[in-house]
Amino acid sequence: MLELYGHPFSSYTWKAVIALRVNETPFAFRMVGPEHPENTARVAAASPLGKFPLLIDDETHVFEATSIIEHVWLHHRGPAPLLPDDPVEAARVRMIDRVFDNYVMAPLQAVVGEYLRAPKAPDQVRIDEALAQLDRAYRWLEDWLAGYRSDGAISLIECAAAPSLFYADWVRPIGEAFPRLAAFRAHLLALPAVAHCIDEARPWRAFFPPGAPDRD
Ligand SMILES: N[C@@H](CCC(=O)N[C@@H](CS)C(=O)NCC(=O)O)C(=O)O
Repeated sequence: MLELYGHPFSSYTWKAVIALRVNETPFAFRMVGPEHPENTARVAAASPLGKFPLLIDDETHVFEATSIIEHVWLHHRGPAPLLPDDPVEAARVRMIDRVFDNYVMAPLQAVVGEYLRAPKAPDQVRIDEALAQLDRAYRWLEDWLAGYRSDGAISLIECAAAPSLFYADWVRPIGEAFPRLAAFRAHLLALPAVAHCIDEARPWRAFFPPGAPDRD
């Protein structure tokens, strides 16, 4: 049985969990946090900065959510077309995965990180810088979506997009300026595997450092 170490409120954990669920890959979830020091220690030792998620498959430790999805695609092939078989198309999918991680998740984490660093007096300059990056990413994604046809399939792109857009919209509402992106977020949130993650994360919403809005 695969073991996935992570936390239900963690965006990158969602990314791996969504892939495992749509692929119908059985796994045991191992919670990270103060109540589970043994799990936390295992994660801390596995990668350079001890981040989660971490997948343990027999003797193999896989960290980085994208790498976990690649591992599942290679070793536990299931019904989900997580990556295209064609290497040229697969390279394009990986590029968009990088867009969501580097240009949506990263500025979102920068905002969250600023509230964690200085909860009472976060640095507004750093926050504004990150929000401006999110605006640029939203603009780019709005244009990209004009040509994106997923045919309803859930690939690495959707696994990366769902958690990053879910939380990014909390710190920088996508709004009417980006109708395709707003519709894509709504589509992703309605997917059963994503809705499941959203529900499992509800108990921790009050801990969202910048404050969670009263909506999904
Ligand atoms: N590049 C990593 C990022 C993982 C990451 O940032 N995980 C966060 C949770 S969403 C984490 O481990 N935070 C705790 C920490 O940084 O100590 C990936 O793609 O998996």
